[in-house]
Amino acid sequence: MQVKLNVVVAAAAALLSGAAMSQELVVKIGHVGPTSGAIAHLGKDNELGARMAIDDLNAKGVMIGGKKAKFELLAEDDAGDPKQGTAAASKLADSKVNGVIGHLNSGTSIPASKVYSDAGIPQISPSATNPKFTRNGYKTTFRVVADDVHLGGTLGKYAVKELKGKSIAVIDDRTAYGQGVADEFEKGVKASGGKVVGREFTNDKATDFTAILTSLKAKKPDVVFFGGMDAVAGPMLRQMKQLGIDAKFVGGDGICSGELPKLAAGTMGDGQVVCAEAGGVEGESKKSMDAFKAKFKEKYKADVQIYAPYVYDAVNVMVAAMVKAGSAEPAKYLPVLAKTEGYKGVTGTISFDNKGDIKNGALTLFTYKAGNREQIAVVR
Ligand code: ABU
Repeated sequence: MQVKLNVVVAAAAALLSGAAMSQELVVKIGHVGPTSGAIAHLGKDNELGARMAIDDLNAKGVMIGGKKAKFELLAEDDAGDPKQGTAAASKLADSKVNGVIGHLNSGTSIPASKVYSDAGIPQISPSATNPKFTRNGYKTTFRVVADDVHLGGTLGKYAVKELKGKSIAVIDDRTAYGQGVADEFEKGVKASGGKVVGREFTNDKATDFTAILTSLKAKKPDVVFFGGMDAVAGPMLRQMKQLGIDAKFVGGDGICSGELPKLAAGTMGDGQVVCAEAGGVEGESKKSMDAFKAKFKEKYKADVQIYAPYVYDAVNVMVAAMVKAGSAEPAKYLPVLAKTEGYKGVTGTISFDNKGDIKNGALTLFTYKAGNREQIAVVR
């Protein structure tokens, strides 16, 4: 009798577990960033932000349309290269991902956005700041950080009004991001009554800046702005020191990493560098950002570079829209995602405007002292 009962119980358990399995919904989230090349440290930082979000969501247990969701991360490397970016986007579209977080760079995010738009797949960039990213009229394109108009303009004003720059030099790396943010910086300087004494350019793989720095040195700049990434800014700071250019060094979010002091090999003076992250939190919200950074460090034994928290929020805001829509199908949750209003993330409050840009995006100004990044102010 007992044996029969055990068999019945086992059969019922198997049936129930089978039913539960059939109620499981696999949700594929794509992530793309440069996990190889000169800014691989930034790409990996972003990818870890996505992994952390996926792990947390799976641990929490999320129901979508009455089914238990199982989130899977499909991570791709675009090496920061526009062609590899579109190839990675096509691969994710072919894999029928439910949504994409990325890419890290504007130069990859912009061409990839057409691929996702054509496939109807929502894309949220946690870090691409070129304004064009959200201005192509694609309904699938979103970003959770402020853009280069805000970033470059604010830094231009800061260079004139706060740093009291009288002769300002500008260098960019000719990428969509670097050139764009440098143009906006120049506009900000001029609008604040400042003077740009020279403009030079390099590229995002260059290591020798002697010619352009020598040319700018003759113009005696007191502020040098660089539109580009930390991997180029570090060696540029080293060479400025070698050439005796004793100027403030200002840059956007691309240089504003934890890695910059190492890349500059100890040549940065305290307070010499001023940069701005395209986001930020104040007051009570700082606690959740600090808690995220501590948890990230504990989990990955590494400090956040720049954008891991924004990636974390981007994944969560996308999943919140799926939950609300009761579906992970892009066509069903996309209209809900577009109406995101007041989502409380670790990076602050996220609401999207009609272009897919974050409303009322913040900037955080930082400097470096003794090799550590120190916050100056959060501005909107
Ligand atoms: N926003 C700086 C790094 C990414 C990019 O826009 O290219």
